[in-house]
Amino acid sequence: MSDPRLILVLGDQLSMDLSALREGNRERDTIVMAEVQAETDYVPHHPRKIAFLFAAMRKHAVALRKDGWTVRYTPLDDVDNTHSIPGELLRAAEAMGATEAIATEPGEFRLIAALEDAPIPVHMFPDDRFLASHADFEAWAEGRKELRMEWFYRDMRRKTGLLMDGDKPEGGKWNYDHDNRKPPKDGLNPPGPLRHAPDKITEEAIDLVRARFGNRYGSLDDFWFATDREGALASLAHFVKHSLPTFGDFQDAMVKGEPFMFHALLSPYINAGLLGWREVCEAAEQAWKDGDAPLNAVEGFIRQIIGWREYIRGIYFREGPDYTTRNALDHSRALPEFYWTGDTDMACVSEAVTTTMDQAYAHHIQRLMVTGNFALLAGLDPHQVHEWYLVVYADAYEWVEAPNVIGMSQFADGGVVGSKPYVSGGNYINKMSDYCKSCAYSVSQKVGDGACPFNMLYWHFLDRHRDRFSDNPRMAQMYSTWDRMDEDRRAEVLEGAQKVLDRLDQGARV
Ligand code: FAD
Ligand code: DLZ
Ligand code: SF4
Repeated sequence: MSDPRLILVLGDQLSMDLSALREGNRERDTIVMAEVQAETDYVPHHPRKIAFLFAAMRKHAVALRKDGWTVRYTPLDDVDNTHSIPGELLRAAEAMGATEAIATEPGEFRLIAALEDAPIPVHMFPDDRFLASHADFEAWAEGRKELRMEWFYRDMRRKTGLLMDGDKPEGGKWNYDHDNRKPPKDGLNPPGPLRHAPDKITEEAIDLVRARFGNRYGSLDDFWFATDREGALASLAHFVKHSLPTFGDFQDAMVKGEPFMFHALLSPYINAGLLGWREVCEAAEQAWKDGDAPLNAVEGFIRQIIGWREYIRGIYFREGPDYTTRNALDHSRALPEFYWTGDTDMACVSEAVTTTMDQAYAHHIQRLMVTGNFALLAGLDPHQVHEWYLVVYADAYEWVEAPNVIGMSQFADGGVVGSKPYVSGGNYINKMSDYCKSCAYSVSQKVGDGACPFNMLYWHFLDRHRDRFSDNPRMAQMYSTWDRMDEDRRAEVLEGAQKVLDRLDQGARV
């Protein structure tokens, strides 16, 4: 028999069908899995995310052993733990007499570089749990002036055959988004995600994380995530049955006290590898075929997975390791403390941040149009904003978080992801939520003390970035509204915005 080898399985590689496993051999190789501080602490991840991953890693190790593999698993509190992935590879290599390792390419440049520099050679294989390989995305992007998701998405529909009728999209249209922007209405009763009672392994992971990271930002109480494939599959079935039919209609709606609305709550499971893109999309497509969910909902959901998710990953690997340091708008304001506490008079921000602290989750529109929008309008340092998003969400890994934050939300990449910045005043939030009703600020007030900060900061943003955006045809109407405003009124708005910014700089309550 040839020399023993190691197979690295990372915390977000919890899939039985993994390229590294396909390259391996049950008789010859040992799988290495490790809970290490280098991963828990490169940013101080939300304890809920760490508990989820540790529980899921531990249960995946059990599943791998049942599948005939030898697994060497290092828990966080192992006294010999070197607390880094390369360190654990080296320790395993010495113990097993292995001289090389096999890995599936990690989803972050930091860890790819660490494996390239590891003390034993690590052969990396592509992560083919995605629909588009790096080469596929490059081939699509090659020669295009603008990398718009919609065109990429149509190619992915053609490639997968999902919601296709021959070479035409089902229903005659590629995108049903105009049906998907309904404001909330009274009497909505979202079912919420499937809640899983923690089993023994999950309880142990929670106890360990509470002891080690309990003082960190974020709550571990009432932990309900699935932590294995069976649970994740049950969550998928629950979503398809109970929320998918309404997912499209209220995809952008926000309601106080309803953190989940009709969203899937599947991203932690998909990103960790417990679910695959195809089975998730096929389950949704089947619901449409069976007449259980409308086309606008199913198309919208499938677009998020084979469109946005794949496109975002393509951007991360195409743009390269410096992406997270981009700052096209030259924003430098420090992230306000209320991003960590929720302690602000802005009801919308408070709700989004509190949900995030409690659940390690907020839905897309909260991330984009509340916390993201405020950060962009207020000119927060995009790198600090990026780190915040990477810390706080259970689904956050750099490959998916960074293009959403640096690109889509903060326009810090100068327009690679978005053709215009996602900014809005309070009106949008008022239309799509019930937050403003209980806010200390007045959304209808445009200037002065008590006026919604989003209203004033919106114009301040447009005014200070006039040189960059005034020629953008998609923003022409905004600038013409601003220009039509009375000069005194404009001065008052800018002064009001400046007061808000000064309060942020002073650490005063906003
Ligand atoms: P649903 O709204 O039910 O959507 C279904 C699925 O589509 C999700 O599970 C997810 O897998 C996929 N999806 C939807 N939109 C996106 C997108 N823009 N990028 C990638 N996948 C998408 N998503 C992450 O997975 N990790 C992140 O760290 C992350 N950070 C974000 C930061 C910002 C500023 C913004 C605006 C979005 C971010 N997203 C991120 C995308 C999106 O908000 C989440 O995927 C979604 O909220 C996850 O919840 P859900 O499963 O209930 O999603
Ligand atoms: C996010 C994370 C955390 C918190 N902890 C671990 C860990 O202890 N061991 C591990 O193998 N992976 C962990 N991860 C996931 C990695 O950070 C992830 O693989 C990289 O960020 C690449 O996406
Ligand atoms: Fe948010 Fe402004 Fe509405 Fe308050 S009034 S909830 S700050 S949008």
